[in-house]
Parts: sequence; structure tokens; C-alpha cells
Amino acid sequence: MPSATATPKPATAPGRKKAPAKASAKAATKALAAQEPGAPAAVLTLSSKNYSSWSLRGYLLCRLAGLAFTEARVSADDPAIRAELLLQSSSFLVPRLDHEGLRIWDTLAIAEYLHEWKPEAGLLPRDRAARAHCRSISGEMHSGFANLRSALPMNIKAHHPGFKVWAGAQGDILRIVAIWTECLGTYGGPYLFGAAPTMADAMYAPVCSRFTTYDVPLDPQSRAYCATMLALPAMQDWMAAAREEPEEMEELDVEF
Ligand SMILES: N[C@@H](CCC(=O)N[C@@H](CS)C(=O)NCC(=O)O)C(=O)O
Repeated sequence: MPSATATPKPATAPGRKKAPAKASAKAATKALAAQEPGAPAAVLTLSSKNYSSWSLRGYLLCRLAGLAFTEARVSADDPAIRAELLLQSSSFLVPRLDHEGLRIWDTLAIAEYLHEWKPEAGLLPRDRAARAHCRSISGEMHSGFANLRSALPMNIKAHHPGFKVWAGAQGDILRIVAIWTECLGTYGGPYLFGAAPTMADAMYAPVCSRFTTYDVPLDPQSRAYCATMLALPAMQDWMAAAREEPEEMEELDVEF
């Protein structure tokens, strides 16, 4: 596990300003109310738009699938809210999708669920071989790249030119660039599996943000892919909201 000593803490690492307890309790109530009868058919429970890369993936998947949903925000480090979430779900991690009486948690499960719900949205490619490839690299992101996650946590608001990347995370970066290079070469871009984004793009979107935040040097093709992803309307909406978030976290080396 890389530490703050191995990876220089960005100069601007801020202290944490927590949202007032009252506001957090209000958010929890809102999140729970959203699941009551008469509530919108789809509710996506998320945490920080600035820091939570899994929340971003879940959000992009819903947007790419064309799902009409409302958002419920929870502050995952608030003990009261964690207790509420634990009562609500087998996992108190976010994202979590409540849709038509079903509750789906874990990003990959949400991706597969949304694909079954609307296959024509193209979250998985039509071609069987490409679909297998798409599932493989989505799974690889879901279960791997721990060094990248801990050394370069998502932080949309920040920019750290010249950030020194720890050697362990460099291996993850090389592997991700190799995945992108193979996909963009095989399927012709501008997204990983061709003309339209798939679940794989949603899985790798936070990496595009991290590479930008930490100024990671990239080859032109990977740089263009990041630019394409960051320009997606759903991504633009997310980043605009992230920039408005008041909360700031000191622990930038934890997994979010
Ligand atoms: N494997 C999960 C990971 C989700 C995850 O780690 N979510 C983080 C936020 S990005 C979380 O909910 N953390 C809350 C906590 O640790 O209590 C998924 O794919 O959804």
C-alpha cells in the first residue's frame, strides 16, 4: 500500500470540512424517503461527486442506459448514515440503484442489470467477442488497480501538475494504457468499443479524471480518449456538480 511518504502529498491537500450534522441527517432522510411508495421509479444512491469514483461509474451507467432517475446523496463516513444504509442493504457501499421495486448494489451488477433492462442502449457491444472483451476489461477494473486507486484517488476539483507517481501505481497506469491502446486499435474509437460508449468506458471514466488531476503523461491516443470521455455530457454534468461540492478531504490516499 503506497503511503503519503512514497507519494508526495499534493501541496494543496486541504483539511476536511464536514457538512453540518443537520445537513447529513437531512440527506439521509431524503435518501430513505426516495425509496418509499410513490417515489420515482429509479433512485441512484451516491456519495461525493468529487471523490467517489464508484458513484461516478454508477451514475454514468444510468445515464448511458437512458434511465430516468433521481439521486439520493449519502455521506458515507457519517456514522448515522452508515447505520441507516446498513439496515437498508446487504452492502452499505454506493452506488446503489433502486429500480421498480428492485435493489441493485455493486457497480458491475448495476451495469449488467441496466444492460438486461435495455440492451439496445449498448452498454455491452453487439458482437459476442467484443462483448467478452468488454466484460473482461470491466471486470479487471472492478477487481484490480489497487495501487492506482490508493496513490491517485479521484479528486475532480484538484490539479497537481508534475505529480510524482509512485512506482507501484506506474505499473497500473501502463496496464490501463495497454488496455486502451488495444481497444482503440481494434474497434477504431473514439470510445473503447467503437462509436458509442459502453460499460467499459463508464468503468474507466474515473481514470480519465485521475490522469487529468495528477497530470499523468500519456501518448496522444490515450490523451485523446481521456478528452473524449471528459467531454461526454454526463461527465460534464458530474464534474460541474463535483466542483460545487463544499466538502474537502485531507486523506487523499484512501480508496474512494
Ligand atoms: N465493489 C463496489 C465498490 C463500491 C465502493 O467502494 N464504494 C465506496 C464509495 S466510492 C463506498 O461506498 N464507501 C463507503 C464506505 O466505505 O463505507 C462497487 O463496485 O460498487
